[in-house]
Amino acid sequence: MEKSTTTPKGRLILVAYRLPFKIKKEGDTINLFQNSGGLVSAVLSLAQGRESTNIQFHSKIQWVGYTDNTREELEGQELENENFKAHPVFIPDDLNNDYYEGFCNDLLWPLCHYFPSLAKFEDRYWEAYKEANMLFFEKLCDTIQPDDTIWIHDYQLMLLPDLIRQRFPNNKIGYFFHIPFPSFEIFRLLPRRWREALVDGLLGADVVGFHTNDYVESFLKAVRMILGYGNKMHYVHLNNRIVKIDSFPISIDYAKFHEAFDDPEVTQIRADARNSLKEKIIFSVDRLDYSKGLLHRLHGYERFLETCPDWHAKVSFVMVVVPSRDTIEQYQQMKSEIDQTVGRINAMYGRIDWQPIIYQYRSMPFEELVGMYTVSDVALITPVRDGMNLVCKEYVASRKDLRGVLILSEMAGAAAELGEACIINPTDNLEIATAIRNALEMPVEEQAKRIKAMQNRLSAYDVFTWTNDFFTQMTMMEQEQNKLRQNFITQQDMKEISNSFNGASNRIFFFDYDGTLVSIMREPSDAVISDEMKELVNELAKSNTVVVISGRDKAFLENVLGNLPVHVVAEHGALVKTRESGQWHLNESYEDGWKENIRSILDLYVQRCPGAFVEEKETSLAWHFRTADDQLYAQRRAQELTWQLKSFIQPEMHLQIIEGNMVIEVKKTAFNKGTAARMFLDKGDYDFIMAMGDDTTDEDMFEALPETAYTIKVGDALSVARKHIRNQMEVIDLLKSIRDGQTIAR
Ligand code: GDG
Repeated sequence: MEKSTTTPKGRLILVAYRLPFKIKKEGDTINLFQNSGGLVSAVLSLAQGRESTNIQFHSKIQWVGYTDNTREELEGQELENENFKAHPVFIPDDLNNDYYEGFCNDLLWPLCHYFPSLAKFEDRYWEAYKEANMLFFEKLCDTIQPDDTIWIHDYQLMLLPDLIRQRFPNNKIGYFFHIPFPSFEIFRLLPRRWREALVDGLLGADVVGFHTNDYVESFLKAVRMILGYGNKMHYVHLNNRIVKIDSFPISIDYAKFHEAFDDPEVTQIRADARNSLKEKIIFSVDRLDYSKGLLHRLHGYERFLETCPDWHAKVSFVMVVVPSRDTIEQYQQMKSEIDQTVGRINAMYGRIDWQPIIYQYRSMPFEELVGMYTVSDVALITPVRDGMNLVCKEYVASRKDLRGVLILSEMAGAAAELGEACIINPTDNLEIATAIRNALEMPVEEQAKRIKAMQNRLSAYDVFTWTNDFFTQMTMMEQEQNKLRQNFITQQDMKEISNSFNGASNRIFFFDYDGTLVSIMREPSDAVISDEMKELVNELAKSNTVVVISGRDKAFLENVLGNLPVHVVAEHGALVKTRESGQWHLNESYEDGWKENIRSILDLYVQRCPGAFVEEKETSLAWHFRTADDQLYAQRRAQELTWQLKSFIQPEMHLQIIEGNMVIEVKKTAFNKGTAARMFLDKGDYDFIMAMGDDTTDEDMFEALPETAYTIKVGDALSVARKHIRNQMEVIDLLKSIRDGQTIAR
């Protein structure tokens, strides 16, 4: 079947800490040495139109990243090869030390990998992080064009999405986080202003991706606890945009590793290793890092040697550690501990003809890596925390012979996908020892069955599918954002409203109070209508019918609306004061005597939820949790309360439960904002009807009005209203333009 490919209009700008190639200057010539890392291949697929990619950018990929070359060295040089055009970011060494070595690797890295005791909280690190993110931003300002898509990578650039969003509101922005996002209890160790800025920074993107659902959940909790935004099915609704938070488990170039099995050089390395090592080979390779569980691995292997003497001199453990960050003291210390442990184990168990651990501190060329993957009977991968871990995926992919056993830590993101591996806890050295023994003794049929199952999964979701998946989400988000934009009032809508208003002779307006005439306040009593808004309502009310319909009690409304010439409805329609009478009337269907029992349930939930309180109105009872200390906890209590009320309230009680904005209210069923609005409509022959509100209780009002009414929801929450405006501030603009008979320029 023909593959349908989408070609975005603009270019792809990738932003990562490092450029995709090393730049070497010899004389006047610049040589570029392209990396072969996962991200580089993933992105290349978007430029080269791979099989599993249905999104293809036609121009070269623009890559913004740091280089350690000097500005002078690169002055006037074309930094591009056939795939990438580089836009180098120059960061002075001092700044880079505090930014990259400091904030990134001495704070964010240990925190996200659950090593809070290694985290260094230095103000100067934070200042450097902001400054360096700004340098990336400045480079982007020179690079971004209107239709470009920007894809930002990793924890070094968390502030960047929002910086870009502010300046380029219409560009598509994606962000991917490559390491674990920690639980909120760990993340909250960051000073408040830092964590706010980091989470806010990420929400500038349209799509924020993580490796696993656990990281997604942790991030969503951080968003809720730090910025107060909830989410619906992983969509975070901001004032005027939505952000999708989702998991995209990164993968590898499966075919590259699978096909390398037959490469002549790989075959030779495999044969050499087979000849020079013992009959069974265990292999591991990782960067030098405390998150990789190198010492745990050694202790597990030691326990294996201790408990399985029958395996002595029959197994070689080849442990390759790739140099990384070894200028940092913690890493040097860890390295010397590894050196000592290896020495101790080899001295204790080694023989003239057998070295239990062959330990190397170096990196290896690709062919040697795959040679070792494909000769090893066991891959021993034991991180204590790892965002994903690609080594284990590469090991599985390269086993074209369907041999080998993967022992994998449950702390690696990859464990969620590779259930057929022998899953271990790296802190339990007995479990590692047992897993090694079982792996060495596993029948080949069982090995093949497990490897095959994992290969099927990895080949179906390789790194190109991963990229494709991410970009498909970005495209879908663009449609969602557009849909959202369509619902907002446009200039055209405003023209129509103005015309209709001017052509009408009998007009009526229904306004909700909180969130519509005033913005939502943390303390409900602080929500006092501004003089400007009061004046606007006053002017409108001079020649039109204006009804303010609120859930508030009559005393409050009397106080804030004073002698405005409007009709006022309190307590969701239970109490009405018409403009003519100036007197409050209780809705005739109201009966009392139901409050006592409900009150005792609500009081119980005040005790169970610190900061919540009960408001007793004339015709209803409301349980508010806006002021609760822990909003997440309060929301859970609110759900519980609703559930308990639902089971308590019987049909003959004629009571209803209203779930409002951070409030749960109980009142008689006979009236709501809809019945109140209808009551006014029935009294006049109106040819222009407009209603505005932000709360769920306003939906009754929107529903009760005829289709010709202009129903307007404040905010972007789902609504039956015909149109939305973004926030309460825009209510003023809208009313002014109706008053002035002019349109709002947008
Ligand atoms: C971060 C996250 C997440 C290693 N040594 C050699 C070599 N490698 C290659 C491997 C593999 C890659 O480096 C290592 O990837 P990992 O995923 O294992 O680990 P990190 O570097 O910590 O990466 C991690 C990843 O980002 C992607 O999102 O999975 O959790 O920490 O591809 O093959 N390659 C060669 N010689 C070596 O000596 N040729």
